[in-house]
Amino acid sequence: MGAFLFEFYRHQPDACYSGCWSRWGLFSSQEASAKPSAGGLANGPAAGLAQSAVSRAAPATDELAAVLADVQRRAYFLYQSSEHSAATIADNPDQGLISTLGAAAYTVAVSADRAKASRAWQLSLKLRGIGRGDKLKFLPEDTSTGTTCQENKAAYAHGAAFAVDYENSPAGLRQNYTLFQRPAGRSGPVQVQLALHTNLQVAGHADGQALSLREAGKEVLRYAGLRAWDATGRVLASRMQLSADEKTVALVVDDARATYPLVIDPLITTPITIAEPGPKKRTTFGHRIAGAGDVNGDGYDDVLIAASDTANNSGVIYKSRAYLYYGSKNGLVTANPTVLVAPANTRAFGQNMAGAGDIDNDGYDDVLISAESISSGSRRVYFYRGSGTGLVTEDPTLLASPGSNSGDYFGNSVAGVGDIDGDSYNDVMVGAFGNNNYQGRAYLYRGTSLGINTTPVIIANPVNTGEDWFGVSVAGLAM
Ligand SMILES: [Ca+2]
Ligand SMILES: [Ca+2]
Ligand SMILES: [Ca+2]
Repeated sequence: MGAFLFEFYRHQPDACYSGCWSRWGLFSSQEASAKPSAGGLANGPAAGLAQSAVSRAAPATDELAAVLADVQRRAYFLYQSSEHSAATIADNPDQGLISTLGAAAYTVAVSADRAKASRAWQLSLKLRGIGRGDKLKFLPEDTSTGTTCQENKAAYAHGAAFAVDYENSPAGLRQNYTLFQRPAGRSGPVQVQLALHTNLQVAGHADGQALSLREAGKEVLRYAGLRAWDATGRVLASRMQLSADEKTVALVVDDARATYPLVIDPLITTPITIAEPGPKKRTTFGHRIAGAGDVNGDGYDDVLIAASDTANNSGVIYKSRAYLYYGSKNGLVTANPTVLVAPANTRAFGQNMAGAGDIDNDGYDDVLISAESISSGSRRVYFYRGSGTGLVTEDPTLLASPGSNSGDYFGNSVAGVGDIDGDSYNDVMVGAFGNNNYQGRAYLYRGTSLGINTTPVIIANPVNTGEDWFGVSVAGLAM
C-alpha cells in the first residue's frame, strides 16, 4: 500500500492557540503531489500546511487505525481565523458545518463541501445577557477577560460572573454557559438570552427542547440537546423559548434550588439523514422504527429501521428488510447497518419490531421482528440474538402463532417486558388481538440461557366479551 504519513505543525506565538494547530494527515502515494483532501486536512488553515513531511513504510493495522483516529480527532481542533484575529474557527466535517467563535457570539454556516449541494445559509447567536425575565443582570464583555483554547475546546471568561465555552466534536458544536454567580432577582427562572440572526426559517418545538432551522421547509440545522446542571451535578429543568418575533431565544433554567455554579449546555447540530442502503431505494424505508437496546454490548443503544415489500413499475417485488443501525459516542452510525432479509416464504417482514432486552442474559440485547407466511397467511415472530459483533442474522428463532389462525394478528404487537419472573432472563410479550373472533389474546415468552422458550404462557382476555381486541398493544412496565 502506497501510503505515508504526513506531519505538519504551525507554532502560533499566541499561547492561547498552543495545541490547536498541529495536525496529522495520511495520503496515498498517488495523492502525494496533490493538495491534501483527506482526514479533514482540507478544512485546516492553509497557512499551517506543509512545514515538514515524514515518509515511512506502511504502518501496521493497529498503528494505522490509531493514526486515522488521531486524524479524525484533530479535524475538530480549533484554529485562528486568518481574517479576524479575534475569531476562532471550528470546522465540523461530520456535520458539514463551519463556525466562527467569539467571546459572546458565534456564527454557524454550511461548510464549503456541503455548500455545493445547498444554498448558503448561516445562523448567528449573540449573547444579549443573563438574568431573570427581561431583566438582564450579567452582560457580556466585548472582549473576554480571559481566553483559553486547547485542541477542540475554547473558553472565554466574562469577569467573575460567567464564562462561555465551546466544544467542537462529531456530535456537533456545543456552546456552554457557566454561571459562577446567581443572577439577582427573586422571581422566575434564570434565562440566558441570545439574539438570533439567520436567513433560515425558525420554528420552536412544542416541548421547548429544540429549535428547527429550515430551508424551504426542510430542517438543515437544529439547536437542541439542552442540558443544565448545578454544582452538585443535579440536573435542572430547562427549556428553549423563542420570542414571538423569532429574534431572541432564551435558555430558561429552573435554578430555584440550584447550587451555583451552573452549567447550561445546548448543542448545535445537523439532522441525521439515513437513506435505505439496499440495492433498490424504497419509499417505505422507515415505515417502522424501533429501539433495539444495546445489541452489540458496547454501551450505546442501537435502532431497527424497516422497509416493507414494494413493487416497481414493472411489477418486480422487492422483499421487505430490516436494518439494524448502531449507536456510538458520536450518535447513530449511519454507515454499514446489519441487514436482515425477510426469511423464506414470508412477507411483511418488519411490520412490527421491538427490542426484546437480553433474553439469554449473555450481555447482548436481542430483538423481535414480525412477518407473515406467504403460503398460509399465518403470522409469526422471529427472535434475533445480539452478539459482540452485532446482530446475528442467521437462524433466528421462529415463534409461530399458537392460534394458527391467519386472522389472529399474532405479532401485530411485540414488546420486551423486562424480567417478569425474576430469573435474570428478560421476557417478551406478543399480542394477537384477532384471536377468537377478535376477543384477543397475548402471549408471554420467557427468556432462558439457551434463548427464547418457544412455548408461551397464554394470557386470555379476562373479560372475554365480544370484539375486545385484547392484546392489540402490549408493553412492559419494567423496561
Ligand atoms: Ca450498541
Ligand atoms: Ca442476548
Ligand atoms: Ca425472565
